[in-house]
Amino acid sequence: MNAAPSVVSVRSMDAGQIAQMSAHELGRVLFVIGFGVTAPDCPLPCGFMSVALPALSGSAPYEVWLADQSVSRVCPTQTDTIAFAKTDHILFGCASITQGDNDHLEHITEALYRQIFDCMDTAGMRHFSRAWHYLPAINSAEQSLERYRRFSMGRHEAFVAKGRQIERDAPAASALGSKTMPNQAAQLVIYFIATASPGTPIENPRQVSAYKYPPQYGPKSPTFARAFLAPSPQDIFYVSGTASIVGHETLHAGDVRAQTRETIANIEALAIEAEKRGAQQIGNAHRATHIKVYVRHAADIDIVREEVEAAFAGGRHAKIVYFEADICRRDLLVEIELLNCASAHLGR
Ligand code: 3EB
Repeated sequence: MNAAPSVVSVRSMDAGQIAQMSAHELGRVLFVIGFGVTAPDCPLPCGFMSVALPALSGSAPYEVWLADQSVSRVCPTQTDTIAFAKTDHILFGCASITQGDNDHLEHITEALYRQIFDCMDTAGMRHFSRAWHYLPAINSAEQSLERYRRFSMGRHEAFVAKGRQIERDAPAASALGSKTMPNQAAQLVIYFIATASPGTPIENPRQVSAYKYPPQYGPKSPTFARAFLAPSPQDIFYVSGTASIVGHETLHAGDVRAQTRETIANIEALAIEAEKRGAQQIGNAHRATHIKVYVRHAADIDIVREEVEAAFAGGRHAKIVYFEADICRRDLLVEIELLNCASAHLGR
């Protein structure tokens, strides 16, 4: 039994696999994101963005985003900072900006996010499903305020300025630190998926909603939902970057195995919430599931891999990609995000 292809799906690939794609398949590619790599050495009809965050060895470095139908593309003009691709159902956009010496991160984040909302409005895809944020030096102070906190301020301002209601309109999200690559200007990269009709944000009963975090975590709370169900009849379940946070506090500081288990418990709780909203189909093991795992210290990878593979059936239903990345709280050692996940994949 073959399920109908999802409105959007993602494959982890290496350059050789991309070079093997047929012209028909390439016509369905929305975008290619390269982690720590430049564009593959073959003609690509779609947009490409490099993120300065290498995948750990054994993980394929390209994320290939595919639609279920042929794609129309709008590439940026010289002044635009956003490239996007569209089908009848979804918008996939990718925005980037280089921080100038006199810029504050919250200001360039707000400017970029305002453009993202304008792009969504113009495309008639006003509803966010998912956003990924990769920012250089995420835990470093910029004039005594952590850069992640400045980023959260700018994102919040753009939501308010563009009339978005956070509890309804915030997407599932991830925010990770990117690296400084030789001969490459450090860039804030945001890519996102939006739809014409609204989907369903999902919160985690084990966690305080991120947009309700108390002020000890920064002047403005982070603007994201814990997970998001794409609007019917799309059958996509996006789980945000999830970490060892219960209530609003980090648990198991310094213990990467316990943090990984707590993170998986949070993901299981989100899958149960999604099932309550009628998302049982997404648990179908025939569906591809994509998992990204970020570890703060590369030396922790074996412990994290052991726990993740035990929870997700050894990656039998899912491609699992590992990164070494800084996470937005200094005491967090691991963060996991997934796509199309449901309880059937969690080995229960
Ligand atoms: C947390 O739960 C961990 O700011 O967009 C996870 C996913 C985290 C997304 C974001 C932050 C973000 O608060 C950090």
